[in-house]
Amino acid sequence: MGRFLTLLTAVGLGSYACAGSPGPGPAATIGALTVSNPYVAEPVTPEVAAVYFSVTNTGESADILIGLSAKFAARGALHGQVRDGNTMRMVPLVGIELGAGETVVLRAGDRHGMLEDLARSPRRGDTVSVTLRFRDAGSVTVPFPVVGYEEIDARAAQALRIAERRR
Ligand SMILES: [Cu+2]
Repeated sequence: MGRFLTLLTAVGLGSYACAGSPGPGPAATIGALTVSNPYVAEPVTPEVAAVYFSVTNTGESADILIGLSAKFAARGALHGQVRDGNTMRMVPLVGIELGAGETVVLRAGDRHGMLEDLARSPRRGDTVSVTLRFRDAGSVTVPFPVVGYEEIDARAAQALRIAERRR
């Protein structure tokens, strides 16, 4: 009730389809949450794909990102990274808190989404639909462009700059 859902497809899908390198702008909104800068890294192994995006919570109360899914993946998971000696290890998270007024950036080397057990491997230039699930706001399906693995650091840096500006 009172939940509204707007896909900003005019800007989003158009630029994804043409350039294959979408802008960092809003991709979808649901309630007080705006999802921006979505991208999936082209998998280096066929089993899993990493999913990155930012969420801005413009509301008065916190929400929690509780999961993600896609038709071409058997499972979705949220991951964090912990240091394990000299290496970083991924650990499953039950949720990612989105504080009121906060922008959370999911990115390589930090918290991120994973799609596991893929029926097909997304290729760079593709756009795939990924559904994000939030505790309070509900679910929203967002178009995610697939980018080359070598692009993900630049994209993370861009997302962090934008999040910083929103502060
Ligand atoms: Cu992971």
